[in-house]
Amino acid sequence: MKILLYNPDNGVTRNFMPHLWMFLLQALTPPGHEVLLVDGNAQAMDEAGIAQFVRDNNIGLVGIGAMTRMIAKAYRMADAVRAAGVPVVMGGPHVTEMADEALGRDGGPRHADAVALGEADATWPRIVEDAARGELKDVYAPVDAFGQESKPTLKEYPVIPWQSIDLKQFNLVPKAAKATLQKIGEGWGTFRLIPVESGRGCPYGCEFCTVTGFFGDSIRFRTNESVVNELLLLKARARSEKGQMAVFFIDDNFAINIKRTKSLLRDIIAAGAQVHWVAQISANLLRDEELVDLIADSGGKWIFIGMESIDPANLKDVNKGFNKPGEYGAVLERLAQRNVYAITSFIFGMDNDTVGVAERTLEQVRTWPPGLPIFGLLTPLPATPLYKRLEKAGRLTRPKHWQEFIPFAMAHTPLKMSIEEAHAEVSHGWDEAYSPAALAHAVESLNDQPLGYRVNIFLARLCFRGIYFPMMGKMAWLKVIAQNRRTIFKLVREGFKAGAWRGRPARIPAIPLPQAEPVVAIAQAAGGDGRVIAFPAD
Ligand code: B12
Ligand code: SF4
Repeated sequence: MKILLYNPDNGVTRNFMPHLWMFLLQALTPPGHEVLLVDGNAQAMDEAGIAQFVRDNNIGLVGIGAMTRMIAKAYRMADAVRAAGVPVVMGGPHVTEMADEALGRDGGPRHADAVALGEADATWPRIVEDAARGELKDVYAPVDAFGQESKPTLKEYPVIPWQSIDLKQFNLVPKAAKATLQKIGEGWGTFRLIPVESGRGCPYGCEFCTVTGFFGDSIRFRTNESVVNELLLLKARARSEKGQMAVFFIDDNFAINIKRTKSLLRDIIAAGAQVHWVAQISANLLRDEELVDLIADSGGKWIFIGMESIDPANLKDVNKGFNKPGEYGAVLERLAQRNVYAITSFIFGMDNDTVGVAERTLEQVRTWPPGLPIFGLLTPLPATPLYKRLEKAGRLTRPKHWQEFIPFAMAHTPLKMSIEEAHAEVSHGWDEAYSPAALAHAVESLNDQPLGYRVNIFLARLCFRGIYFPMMGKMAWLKVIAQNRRTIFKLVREGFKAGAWRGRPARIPAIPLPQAEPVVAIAQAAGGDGRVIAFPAD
């Protein structure tokens, strides 16, 4: 049987990174079946397109996975596939919580023939075999012989065959530049950001977050050996195609068990498996100097930190009191000392937020080492404690907000400001943090560093603008370039000075920096075809 795994586009940005679930389920598919992958963020497809695709390719089963914000598109695509006579199974965080919605048991239309609840590592092979026999059941739940929910230990993690998977749709280098860039250094013909997990679960239970409910509070880790082997496989693939590979460790809290993280990072270094990597780590775990040294030495470049708010009362409200705003600056400085920078994520519209929260947050941000601040709105995702609290209090203004997804729009009323005021705060945050003046300031704050660092921060900020500012077309890019021309001219002028690229970093050195040309390659990759980067609010 031929199977299509499809991930809908998010309708806002073109994702820079493929979704792990597709590769994982592909690797877990029993022999004798062929699995094709389509990520709507990389390969745009509409309802007619997917119906045509399943007909042209003689697909016997379509698997669709989606977060809440993509679920409306996911349902539309599922409807089109089912209308073409092909069964659909849906999985992922949204349908796990809203299975009745997907199965049409809540009075609405049915979108899926079957739903896979929770982690589907163990149920997927059964789903495939049942579908091949034409005997799909409505619901697949991961349970043990006693009917108790069971979660994979991750000790027996499947080998994802990165050496042979078709990754054409996930190359961030524009086609036109590929041939030239392949010849530069070790090669920049491809640049891919690949998701890798080293563990699952987070015990912290922040009120707005799906993770503790979905993955559970017991944390499970892969063996160091299996993670290291995966990195080696990815490096080999990049080398073989004269390209580059970076990794996003998608664990919700990569250092949740510091001892284990240190041992993994040591093993990565010992095996020569370093790649440039990004990971999510909460601020409280970054107090450990040795951990931060190992992060830098193993290739860590960007750490995503869910700061959420600079107001302790807000943090307490959402059960995230372990975040201490007073130490944010020191944590970021500790990272910057090793040339590791942070993506700092803030949520506005919390119950103690008042008008001016964005500016108050920016005042703090400006005192920190340069990074990538991101701003979102408190969103009641289904089945989270936040959703239940707001529902009980009658504060949900759009209880089924996902059925008509509107980006950057609240679905409940905050206590101390209006919804419109909260929206204006988010706009102010993005406008100010990514203004030409703020970009110039970020670059200048690294004046003691070799040019590559400044170019990197500038490019990263430019790409991040795309989460909020439309940058999909050539005109939009030209406008951004015109607005930032002073900083660009300054960097270009410096680029011609001898030794500008190769100076020693003034801070504690991490791993060698990419040289001039690769930085240009990333710029083209990020900008050339309008792809932009989006990170979650932890
Ligand atoms: C990596 C990641 C991202 C990436 C994007 C996804 C990518 N390219 O990988 C980035 C960084 C861009 C991102 C962004 C956002 N994210 Co995010 N992200 C994650 C994260 C950390 C890991 C996802 C992952 O790969 N997990 C590991 C895989 C193995 O698990 P899985 O995807 O759940 O898949 C398993 C099962 O669900 C199931 N399954 C999944 N799909 C399917 C399909 C079928 C057919 C079947 C049978 C089974 C199945 O089988 C898999 C194996 O067991 C998760 C948290 C988490 N730990 O999952 C949050 C998470 C998915 N993100 C979340 C959110 C809210 C966001 C943002 C909206 C945040 C924001 N405020 O901006 C943005 C939206 C981005 C956008 N523009 O669309 C929420 C989603 C909650 C929900 N109900 O939708 C999560 C759960 C985190 C949270 N805090 O609650 N995110
Ligand atoms: S927001 Fe981050 S720290 Fe909090 S429960 Fe979710 S994954 Fe854990």
